[in-house]
Amino acid sequence: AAAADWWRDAVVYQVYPRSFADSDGDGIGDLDGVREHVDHLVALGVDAVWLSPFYPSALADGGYDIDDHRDVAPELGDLAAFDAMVAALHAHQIKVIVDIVPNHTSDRHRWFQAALAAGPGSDERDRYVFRSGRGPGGDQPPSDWESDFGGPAWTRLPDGWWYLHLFAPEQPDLNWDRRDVRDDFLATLAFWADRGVDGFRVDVANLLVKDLTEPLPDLAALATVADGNHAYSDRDAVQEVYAEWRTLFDRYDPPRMAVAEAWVPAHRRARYARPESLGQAFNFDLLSAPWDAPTWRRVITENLDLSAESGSTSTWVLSNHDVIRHPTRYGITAAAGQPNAIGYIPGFGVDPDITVDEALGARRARAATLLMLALPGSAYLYQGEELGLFEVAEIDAGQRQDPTFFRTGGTRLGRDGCRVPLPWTSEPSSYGFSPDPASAPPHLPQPAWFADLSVARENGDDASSLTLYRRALRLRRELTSGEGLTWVPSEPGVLHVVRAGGWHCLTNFGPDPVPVPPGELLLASGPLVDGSVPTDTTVWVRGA
Ligand code: TEU
Repeated sequence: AAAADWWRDAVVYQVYPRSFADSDGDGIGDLDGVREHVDHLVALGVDAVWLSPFYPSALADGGYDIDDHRDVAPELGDLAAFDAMVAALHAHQIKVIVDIVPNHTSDRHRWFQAALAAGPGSDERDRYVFRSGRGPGGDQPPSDWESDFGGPAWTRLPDGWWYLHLFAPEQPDLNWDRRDVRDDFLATLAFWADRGVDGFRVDVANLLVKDLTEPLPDLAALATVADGNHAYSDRDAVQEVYAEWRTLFDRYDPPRMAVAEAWVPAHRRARYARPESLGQAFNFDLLSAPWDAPTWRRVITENLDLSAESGSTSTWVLSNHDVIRHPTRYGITAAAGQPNAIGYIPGFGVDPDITVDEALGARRARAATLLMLALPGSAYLYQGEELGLFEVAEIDAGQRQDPTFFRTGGTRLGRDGCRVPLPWTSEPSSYGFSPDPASAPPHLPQPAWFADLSVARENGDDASSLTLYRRALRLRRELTSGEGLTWVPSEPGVLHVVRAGGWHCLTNFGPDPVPVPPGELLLASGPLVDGSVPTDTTVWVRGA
């Protein structure tokens, strides 16, 4: 690919900085920790790193509540540490993507503090969304909208006014009709682009622009509006914001890339992926796809068609910092009495009533990984998936951090189970996450089984998940040519695709073994049985 097009088929590795590696022993991962582990990323063979927020934050939402978009949280480092990390990654041709959170600020942000101080009707308050309440005394929220984390999307201030927060109360929504809000984010993007950042992941890209004309519609009315006319999600007008961003990105050489996080229906996703918009959008369809051939085939076909229409490439995601890790998802055997049901709901954590067959989950996760990595487009990996980590269920209520847990009274376990600090070694003090045994304990507790899934343990083990990922990424680099894919007719329960140059990928979702396609066997997600591909297994073959 041309230098400007690096993202079209990139493998991007998501770092959740607080949980990647702790360089200074405070139990919190930091930017120096990333810099000190660049060798891991090089050995893995990724093209880019996406860092979840590392900005100053009170951590009401894992760092997605930002006090200052142009600085580094002191416990994670400083701007000099950021520059050193970027230089270390760039020295190995690994690109850097940072997370931009434009829908809301934290309630500690100077703008929200100024809005509180300035009072009702002020220009400062107009940067956010303040309304008076309904009912006698205005003691009912202005609308029945709900926060994504549970509870009302409105919080009342002591002065009687309510403000909007589609997420936690500590994350007030900005008013994107304001020119100063738009300009401030353009300055933030330029700030990071000038520091050499290669791209941006745009948090809830669909939510920024709102129609807050009175009276505010209730939820039932919102469910029936036509595409592009919802009061606060995926309005057509949000694209005007991204057109301005694109103009800024294209002033750089090479142009900066961006990927939209937009939980919108597949047919609306292309709007964010067009070259005049952000250019790429996450496809989250595999997060809710059950492990079966027809669903995977439909998701793959639909997304390849949609990305071709938009001029972008598809993206593929099996895990991120918001969802149950996929080896656990694929191991759920008894949800609602349905064998193989995925039982996945974003952010719900592991339901204590479901059974997880870890061997089954690990096997399917490996098969899913090889299938995903054989598809045209770009793959987003989440830290720890290369180790085959499962969701961590062993976290006491008192140690949990995620607002989804607290705001739902514990009915949703939340996302802490996929954010536990990584095991680098098998030393139980912190599994190598922090520098020495005297370090503060990791900010989320690590389970004893991390010893078996550490980088040190898996390194050099022929059968480990880490070895599989390394081999797959190296081969993918060698084999990828073009963005086309052809389906090879196969029996039900089997998906067989071939890429340009004769790169075959076959996944057996069915119960009975099937023959390996003719040619040179390059890689298998698990052992073959009598020379055939057994259930829940993927093979890569260079066609004869
Ligand atoms: O997530 C947006 C999003 O839609 C998620 O809220 C998802 O539905 C949720 O995780 C399930 O509970 C982004 C970030 O990825 C997430 O970490 C943030 O909490 C959220 O935005 C708010 O900034």
